[in-house]
Amino acid sequence: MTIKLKTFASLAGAFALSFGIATAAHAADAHAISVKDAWVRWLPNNLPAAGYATLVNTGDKPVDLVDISSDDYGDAMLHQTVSNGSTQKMVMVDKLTVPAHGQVAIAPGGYHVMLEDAKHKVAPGDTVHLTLKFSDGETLSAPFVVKSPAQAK
Ligand SMILES: [Cu+2]
Repeated sequence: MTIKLKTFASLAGAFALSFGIATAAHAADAHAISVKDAWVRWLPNNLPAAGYATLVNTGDKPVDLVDISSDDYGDAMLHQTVSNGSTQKMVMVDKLTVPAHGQVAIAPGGYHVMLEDAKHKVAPGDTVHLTLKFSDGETLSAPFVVKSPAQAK
């Protein structure tokens, strides 16, 4: 594909044409998904932390969040808090769909990213990074601000 395009460009001999192709390729690479308001609710004594963020999709197609990992934690999993009468439990979530031209909140009371086995000391004020993998092949490394329970809203 790339070779074909290059050949075509050189045959045409037009600098403007190859510039046009480069622009089109860049547009195709543009990330549909972005991450905002990303933070971690830190807990003392190496208790599991919870990551929260809003995923925004500017693309024309829904995109699924399919995997989460982190260089800062041994384990990062997407969980959903489910109310069951008076009790609450957490269930694993395989994928989370971000609607086209929409957003989904990973927020307290709903979804959270369970973060366990911190690989180094993590404290409020730090920034950790989560790697989010999406069904369109996109991978994002997003900074999450670590907050103490008192700082968390
Ligand atoms: Cu959990």
